[in-house]
Amino acid sequence: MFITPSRGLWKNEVEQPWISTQPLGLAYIAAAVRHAGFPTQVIDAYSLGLSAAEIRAQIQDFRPRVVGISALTPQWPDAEIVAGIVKSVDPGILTVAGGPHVTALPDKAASHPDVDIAVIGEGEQSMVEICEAIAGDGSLDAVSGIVIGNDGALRTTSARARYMELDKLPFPAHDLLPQTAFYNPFPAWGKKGNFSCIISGRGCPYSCRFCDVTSQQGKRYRLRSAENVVDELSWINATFGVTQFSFRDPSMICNRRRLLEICRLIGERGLDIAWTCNARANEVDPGMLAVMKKAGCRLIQYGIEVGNARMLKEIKNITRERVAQAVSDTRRAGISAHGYFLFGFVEETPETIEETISFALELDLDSAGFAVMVPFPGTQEFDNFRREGLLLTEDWRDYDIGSKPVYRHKNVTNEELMSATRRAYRRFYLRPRIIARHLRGVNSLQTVRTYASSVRQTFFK
Ligand code: B12
Ligand code: SF4
Repeated sequence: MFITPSRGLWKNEVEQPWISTQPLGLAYIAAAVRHAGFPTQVIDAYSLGLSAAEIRAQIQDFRPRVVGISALTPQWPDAEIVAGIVKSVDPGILTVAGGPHVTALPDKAASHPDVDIAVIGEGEQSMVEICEAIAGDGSLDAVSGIVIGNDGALRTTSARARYMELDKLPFPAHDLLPQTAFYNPFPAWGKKGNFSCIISGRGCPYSCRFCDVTSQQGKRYRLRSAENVVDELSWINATFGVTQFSFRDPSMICNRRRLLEICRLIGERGLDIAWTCNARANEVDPGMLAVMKKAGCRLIQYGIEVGNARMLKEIKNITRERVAQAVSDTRRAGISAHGYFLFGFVEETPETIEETISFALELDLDSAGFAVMVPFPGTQEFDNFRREGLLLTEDWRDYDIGSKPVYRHKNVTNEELMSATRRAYRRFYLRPRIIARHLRGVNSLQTVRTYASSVRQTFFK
């Protein structure tokens, strides 16, 4: 059995997240475990907002021998509570923790009294081998890529190699997840009920200082074949009626030839879908954008981060001109362009904050997201702030986008950083042309509700 922890279990006050999408990592592992012959179940308590009692009842019903718990950094305190709930049902159930936070700090995770094993990195094969060891007489010490805790000193087993042949993994077990109507994606990604995320590869070669995808998944793009990706799109479309997809890869367009093949296959199979993806501004060109548009791409999200030319070079190795070109080419191709921006890099000053806001306004973006940078454990930025003694807390609940900064900045106060995001949102969105574009996109009550939550979170927090 696999569980995503509900938000707010630690304070005994569960909150329904205003954005939720399919937990693909757990769905991949559940599919692998089922493929190996073990009955399994997924409780997406995070997205459903389940209480501790509801989680306990489902564990009691299923009576698992092993429970896997997934955690991003701000979810870790809730994941600890879930491990405690499992042990309260039956101390003999093996608790296995995994996911980005556990991969960054496996020893700490495995040291928790209610956690038996921490899995480092991709969990499919490790979890299958753990289940086999528990079902038979196998030894957990023979399973690579794990830290065994809770029976005395921690033991770390040999490192596990990353999967190179992603096409061989079973598709994520969407049939074990709640119906798509329970997921509440960003309105720009799709609508409740007919939306799904998809991942077309793993890894990223760029190592941006604030991001831990590289330390999680490695520096090399490992790509699924175009055929395999479109097979999954077709399966989800035919089985669950999903027509809107969001590729959550750092950049699903990184390999031009594969991208063009994906687009060709979508057309050849007559798949009537719309999709969004992330990209790096240096990777797009007008020819590629025209093909993407024809295959259903309606939004590209660019991680732009800052406006100062020197910082842009240092952080993203790109120029302002190249970013502006990518955004205008995208819009010219009839695809919406979104920009992500962050405040709080070590080099930040009051002046660079203004440059970021001005740059966001100069670009012809349809939408933008602004946040104070959170240095997640496992990133270079986390090490930088910690080394300089500037980290204010290691209470992981505070490591959430939208929380107040978890570090003291040398050049700007935390209040300046917080007010920069509010100012940036106001200046970006309270422009007639942006308001008009967004009003055109409001096509359901759900979209209105999600927009209202975003406005509340953004302007009135
Ligand atoms: C989709 C997504 C979301 C979705 C769904 C999250 C989810 N549970 O999957 C939503 C929108 C809800 C979300 C929210 C957030 N996200 Co997010 N998200 C992603 C994204 C883009 C894709 C996740 C994915 O499907 N990956 C593909 C699968 C195959 O990989 P995976 O999920 O890591 O799972 C593998 C392993 O981690 C492991 N594993 C995972 N769980 C388990 C459990 C067990 C038992 C085992 C054994 C193994 C295991 O095995 C899996 C299969 O190989 C990633 C970036 C990325 N490309 O991975 C960021 C990412 C995971 N998010 C991140 C962050 C920071 C957040 C937020 C904190 C802030 C934000 N960006 O808004 C919030 C957290 C909300 C909260 N308070 O709890 C960081 C995580 C950093 C960290 N140390 O926690 C990432 C890595 C992005 C980044 N650039 O750094 N996110
Ligand atoms: S921010 Fe994007 S490009 Fe940079 S390392 Fe992370 S995933 Fe790769």
